[in-house]
Amino acid sequence: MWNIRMRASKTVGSQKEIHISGAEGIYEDSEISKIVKKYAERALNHPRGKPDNIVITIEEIKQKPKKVQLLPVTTLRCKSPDEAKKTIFQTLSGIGVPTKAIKNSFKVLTSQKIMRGAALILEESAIRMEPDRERGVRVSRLGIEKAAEKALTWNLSKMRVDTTTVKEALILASKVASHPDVTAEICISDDPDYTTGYITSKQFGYLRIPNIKRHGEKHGGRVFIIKEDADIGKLIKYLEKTPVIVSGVRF
Ligand code: WAQ
Ligand code: MG
Repeated sequence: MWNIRMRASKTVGSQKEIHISGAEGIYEDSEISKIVKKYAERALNHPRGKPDNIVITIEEIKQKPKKVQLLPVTTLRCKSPDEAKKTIFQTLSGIGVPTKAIKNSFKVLTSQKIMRGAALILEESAIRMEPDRERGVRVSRLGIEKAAEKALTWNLSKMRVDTTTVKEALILASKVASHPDVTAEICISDDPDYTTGYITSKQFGYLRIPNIKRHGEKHGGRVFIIKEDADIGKLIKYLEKTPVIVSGVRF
């Protein structure tokens, strides 16, 4: 199996590099050229603009990918960011996450400093643990089996949310939630026009939250709320390096 990753960026001014698009998956030998073409086209046709640098990495996976189940998806009714915040506090409190950890998560998610990866917040002390606060922890080496992807497409179509954005977020969230030290995740897109966010946990699955931010707002991010006694090094290694493939789809 192969992990194929794409990132596209553009240089503005004399040196500032801005992110345009990214994607990744786990594939068989026979799919490589098709996927490379798909990723190149995706990079070149992104609404954020034309990249001047596209990096596609094709890396053989030596370790057999760990199989995890996809989180079940639910879309909540929510009309405003205030309502979203209330729902998130209620839902996470309901599974025992202390208020302080949720408050600190919101600080990260509403900050104007966009990170490339996620923040790690300890659930009891609410302390941030990611070694690089500007970058955060980047979840990588993840994909979905073909049969599971078909089932997922079908199910998301029925819910009228079959988009690459939802699929990729769900695959990422399923990898994250599969680690025993992860209690919950909160995500807000940094795309100013994408106003649906989500929260996850092993207990309630993937809850989509419309209007988590207003159109045009540029903040966004991801926070993983983790067990107080989590082994941070091992957790980061799992999130960044361990190949994980989603195989089961429950709806
Ligand atoms: N690993 C960790 N964090 C990441 C990664 C990654 N691979 N990619 C992005 N992030 C962080 C980073 O801080 C971004 O600013 C933030 O997440 C948001 O990234 O069901 O599109 O790519 O409709 O803007 C949610 C879909 C879409 C909800 C989320 O996130 C739904 C999305 P974005
Ligand atoms: Mg995005």
